[in-house]
Amino acid sequence: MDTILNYIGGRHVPAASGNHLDNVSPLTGEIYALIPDSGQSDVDAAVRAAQDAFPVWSQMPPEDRSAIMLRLADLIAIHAEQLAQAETRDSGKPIHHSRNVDIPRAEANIRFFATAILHTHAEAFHTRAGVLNYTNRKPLGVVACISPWNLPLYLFTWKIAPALAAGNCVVAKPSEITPMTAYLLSELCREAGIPAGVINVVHGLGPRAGQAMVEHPLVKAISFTGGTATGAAIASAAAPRFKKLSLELGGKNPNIIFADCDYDKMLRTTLRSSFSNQGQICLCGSRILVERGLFDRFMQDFTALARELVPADPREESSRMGALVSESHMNKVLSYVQLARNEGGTVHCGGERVLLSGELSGGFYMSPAVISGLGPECRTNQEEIFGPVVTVTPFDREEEAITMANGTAYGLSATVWTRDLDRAHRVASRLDSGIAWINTWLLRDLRTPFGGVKNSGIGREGGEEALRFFSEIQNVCVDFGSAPTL
Ligand code: TXE
Repeated sequence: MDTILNYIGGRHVPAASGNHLDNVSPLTGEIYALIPDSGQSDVDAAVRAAQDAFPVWSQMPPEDRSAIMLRLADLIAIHAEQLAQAETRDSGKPIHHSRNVDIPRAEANIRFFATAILHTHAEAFHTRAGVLNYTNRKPLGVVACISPWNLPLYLFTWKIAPALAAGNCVVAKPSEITPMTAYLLSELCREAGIPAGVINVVHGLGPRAGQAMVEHPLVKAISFTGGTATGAAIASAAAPRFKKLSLELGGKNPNIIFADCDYDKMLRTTLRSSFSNQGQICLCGSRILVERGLFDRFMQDFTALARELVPADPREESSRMGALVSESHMNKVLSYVQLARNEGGTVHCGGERVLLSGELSGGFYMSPAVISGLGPECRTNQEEIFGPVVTVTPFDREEEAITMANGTAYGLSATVWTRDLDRAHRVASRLDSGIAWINTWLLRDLRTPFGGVKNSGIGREGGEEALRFFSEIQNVCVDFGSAPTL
């Protein structure tokens, strides 16, 4: 049995209470590690360590901060295989995904922000002759980063990297469902030479450890990715305390397919956008809207490809469909397939629990589901399912597709497939989404703003937006125009 520890003030320590939580591997359904069940006193110790470390870290020249962070990126690269295996065991995702997406992206996140701070600049405003305004960018102090289970190290580093690069000290909590790679990273942080207290990792439950971070008076900002209901709870705790808040929440993303698209590219990409990471990516396109003329052909080809995505041992390089993250999440996703049936939908394939053999027989596997025959307003088409379940709906006119695409409470991302250039830009500009892809999906450039509208969150991550979020901008106004008079 592995034991995960908190990382506070440069030391690995158990929860002050001595209590722990079980960590289950979705591959097997078995408990394989213990996690500290941290509470207020652990969070308080972490925040105080961060506060103590802040003067040295914030005043360190950016070149030096950058060099330390680059050492951490190098260490992630050196330990990539160990991290990938840990991620797969902890989250159930195929090792192919961990090796090619999660861990390389974690390294890239650190590298990107470590080098970004070498290229930032202040703004200056020449108000009139003799009057100049300029901006000072200051780190906030202690900030909290709370991340989810679907892309554990990827999203954990996506938050801590800009926070640290901007000169803040961090108290971070990975999801209690997937804590392992954040724990391993905390060991690498020490090896990289990040000074004690600059980054602290507290493990535990959201309503206990997470809530204590959000409410702590010394925490100046909270960057959160997770479910919309949790985002609302965090926002209501943070607002009266005047904390900066970045919320990246759920999605119910439309994938609009016009009949004139590049069919093969669209089909391959749509399979990926539907079922990558077992559909547990906030950017997955879960509502596929297809122009009527293409509908039958699409349904036939897409269902055939979905049937080929058979859950298989995630530790095998060839596996493309792993386990869902937990038993309760799997049951939630399966219950939506039943809901779709109750709402009158036709399940063309999948949507069943799959029992693998041997030691994997207790794992949380299900076959990907393709559903049609549902109206846009039903719950299946309105609520975030966050699993390998998509609905396919025909449309006749562009306007109808846009109305359906925009017809949910969410607005994270959207995809448009067409070869008509005018239509591509016209439709993208009318979509209520923070991100729109044209003829592609999940093609990321870390400099671009990332985030959602409506119930998908507030604020933007990525590039300059993230560095601004983790900074306080002070304007300095200088009047040097008039000479002193005697
Ligand atoms: O996430 P939670 P859950 C969606 C998806 C999923 C649903 C619920 O639809 O089914 O959210 O997932 C911490 N104060 N997404 O319940 O609870 C928690 O410990 C402070 C979308 O597993 O939002 C964890 O570290 N922190 C999503 C983190 O919040 C709290 C990714 C996320 O957990 C807290 C994951 C509290 N009161 C789920 N309560 C995306 N946008 O990518 C919980 N936490």
